[in-house]
Amino acid sequence: MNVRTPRKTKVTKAPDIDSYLSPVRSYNEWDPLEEVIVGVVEGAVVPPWDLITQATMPSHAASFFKKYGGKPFPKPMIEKATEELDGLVKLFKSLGITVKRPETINFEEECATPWWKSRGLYAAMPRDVLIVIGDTLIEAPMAWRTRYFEGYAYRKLAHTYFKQGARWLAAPKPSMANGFYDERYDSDRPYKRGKKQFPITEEEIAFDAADFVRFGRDILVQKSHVTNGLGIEWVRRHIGSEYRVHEVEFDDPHPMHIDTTIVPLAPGKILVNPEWVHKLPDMFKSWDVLVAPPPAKPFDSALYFSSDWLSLNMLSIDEKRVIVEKEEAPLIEALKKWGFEPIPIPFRNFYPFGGSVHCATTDVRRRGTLESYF
Ligand code: ABU
Repeated sequence: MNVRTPRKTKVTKAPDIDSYLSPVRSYNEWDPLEEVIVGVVEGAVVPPWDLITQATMPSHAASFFKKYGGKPFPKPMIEKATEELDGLVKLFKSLGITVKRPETINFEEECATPWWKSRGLYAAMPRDVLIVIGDTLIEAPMAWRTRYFEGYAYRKLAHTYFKQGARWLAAPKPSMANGFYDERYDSDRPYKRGKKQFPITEEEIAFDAADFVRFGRDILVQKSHVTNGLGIEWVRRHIGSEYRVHEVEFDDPHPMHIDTTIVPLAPGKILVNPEWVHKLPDMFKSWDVLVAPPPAKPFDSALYFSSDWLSLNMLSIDEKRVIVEKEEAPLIEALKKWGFEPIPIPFRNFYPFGGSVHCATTDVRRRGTLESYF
């Protein structure tokens, strides 16, 4: 009998992730900012009056969405908002912060899944789509049909970060078929027997990244019009035991993104929205709670994409400096009084797209380490 000597198998060792210095690294909202993604509004399309728009917008908004839904945003709106985004990019660069931009994809193109057809929305709000937890970039599954393919605007960047050593997770997308939405949801009756109601069901995983807020090892998240319990559980299981994910609920009757509700500014300092935050979780009992003044003045929110509290949607450069919209004078004064250094910039023409500086950015890298602040 011939006994053949087994050939030696060549084993290619997988690269050791720890041997890289990942370009993606951020643990909280206040460590010194080194790299950021800034959204773009070119190509933005008004959403149609579909199941989720009906569920999340007030009923008197119907005529607006029926008229403009599926059409590009008016050119002057795009131009003014683009000018403000360009100003933000210039500011970051002057502070030595690296800026990356998403690709614009054709959001006017109707796309189809086996269950529905829809046009896209925009790549204006990286905060909604991407969150960095440690050295991992997480792409949210989203919950609006118009946003189903939005993650692709960031895929080129994500591939680059991945090749440079970042971890990258894309959450499973819900089908967004009719059964995913709760047709009984009535936006005029957001509570039933004292319990907050949501237009998405618990049938499939869903979340937007902007419903999470990072405090080192502790991450707070709310259920919202776009984030459900399964979505929260998916993040909890995937980021691992180094982190503690706390589900919180505040008094915003129509929650969609937590970044105008609580705003951590530094270790031990949190800014809160007085309309929706009447009690903070006990974990904050030794923290300074800074109660935000009301927004300076109402803006033209004809799109109903956001609340009136975009004043709080600001971005920290570090524990002292924070970028704020320049007309938010009461907030700017309050921040100075509390010992911060606000950097005012014009950003009001970006508001109608549904966010301010926090929404328009995702912090990719902040200089710091994983800490426990509680
Ligand atoms: N996307 C941030 C807006 C949250 C709010 O409507 O207040």
